[in-house]
Amino acid sequence: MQLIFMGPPGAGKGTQAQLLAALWKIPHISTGDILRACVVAKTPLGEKAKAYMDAGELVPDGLLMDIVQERMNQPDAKAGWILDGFPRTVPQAAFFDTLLCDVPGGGPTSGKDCALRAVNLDVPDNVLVTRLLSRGRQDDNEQTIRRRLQVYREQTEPLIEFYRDREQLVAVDGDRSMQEVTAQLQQVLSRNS
Ligand code: B4P
Repeated sequence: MQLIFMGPPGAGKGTQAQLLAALWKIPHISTGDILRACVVAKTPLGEKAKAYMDAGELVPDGLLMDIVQERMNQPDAKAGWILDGFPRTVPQAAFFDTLLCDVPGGGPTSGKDCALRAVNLDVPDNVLVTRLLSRGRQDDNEQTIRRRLQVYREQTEPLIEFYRDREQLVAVDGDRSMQEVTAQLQQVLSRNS
């Protein structure tokens, strides 16, 4: 199982990725969680990332590529994974293609032997804003949320076509209860695997 979870901020990527990774006993790799841990630990990477995250901007691609490369080379990633929040830009997706050819257990990124699926959770903006405001994380204030949505439309949404063109896209309606979304994901992903 090699899954990428996409979708706007608050779509439920983290929520669903965590549930399904536990169910399928594969690692849940969240770049947001890794970055937040670096911020809390005040590592040099965390110090650099914090200002971008607080402003609702994406952290620069180069920093993310190093994080993902290191994580994907760890032994538990060999048997599959759910990657939550990465790639988020076209350069990140291109980098990920080359990385997958090199990491243990990676394999082809397109074609009939490719195991990679990109899940997009679709949720309307008004629902996203309500969800994020009630979550109340440090970067969940209205101004930052609006900026994150704008950045999503400009930089991340083009990836939907990128993966659709390669016939790897799995589109799911995320505007339902958490249990309904989980059930739908299990159904479509078992059909697609
Ligand atoms: P992320 O940690 O990826 O956070 P997110 O997009 O805000 O949240 P997610 O979609 O996972 O929502 P969740 O399930 O928690 O990114 C944070 C920041 O890190 C970015 O802004 C960026 O600065 C940086 N970053 C991360 N990856 C990067 C990358 N690759 N490149 C550059 N920068 C990067 O759900 C949200 C809320 O909704 C929760 O409270 C949840 O309980 C609720 N919810 C979920 N599903 C629901 C449902 N079906 N019904 C009702 N509520 C639901």
